[in-house]
Amino acid sequence: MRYVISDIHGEYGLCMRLLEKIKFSGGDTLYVCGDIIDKGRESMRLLNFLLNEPDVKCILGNHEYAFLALYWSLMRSSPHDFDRVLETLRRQFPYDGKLLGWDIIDKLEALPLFIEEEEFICVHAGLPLDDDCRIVPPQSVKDTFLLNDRSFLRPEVVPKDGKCVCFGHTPVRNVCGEDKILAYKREGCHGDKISNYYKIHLDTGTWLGGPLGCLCIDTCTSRYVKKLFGGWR
Ligand SMILES: [Mn+2]
Repeated sequence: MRYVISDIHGEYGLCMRLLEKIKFSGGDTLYVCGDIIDKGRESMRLLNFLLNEPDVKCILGNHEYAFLALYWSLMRSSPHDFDRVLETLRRQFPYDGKLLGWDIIDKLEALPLFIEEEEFICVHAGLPLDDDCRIVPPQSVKDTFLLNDRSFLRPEVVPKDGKCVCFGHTPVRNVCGEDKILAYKREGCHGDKISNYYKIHLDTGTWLGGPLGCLCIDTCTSRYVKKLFGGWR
């Protein structure tokens, strides 16, 4: 089975419980629509896991992009002092920064800003639509749009092409007041095919206390895990 998830934000334990719940195993694929790091306490543990897992396909979110921007600026200002650069990068993650190594930085740098498959596109924030509500090819869109634009939040903004757009970036609670995965089905479409959906909004507000959810692309059903202890984290 194929699954898609977004905005895990350092919640390694929740992510593991979700993978257990869906019985994620060999032959399955997990697409991660960015914002793996920051906010939660186990950003580096989560990143190490996801980037080293062959069945996991990640794209960059604005949080990874900001981290890489810091890395690039440090390399420009002290190009020969690798120890200092790594030390500064590790300090960005007060709880588990020591787990950051150069292998992870290299893998992060190699991540794409979107993944396009036959029936769906994964992007962190959204895609521009042309005058006929067709998707503008993501390779011709500015990085900042793919990472930050919030127009996809609006229910009436739907791509009329045959592909479904999977995205996160803003908690679904900002749209409908609930922490759940919001799937927008095309009018007149029956059956559970991902291409029967205009778009899937995946950010279940995990860092705000919401559950962590993923959508199974092959059955178009959502699964969630809740935090064991309430409160902020
Ligand atoms: Mn984001």
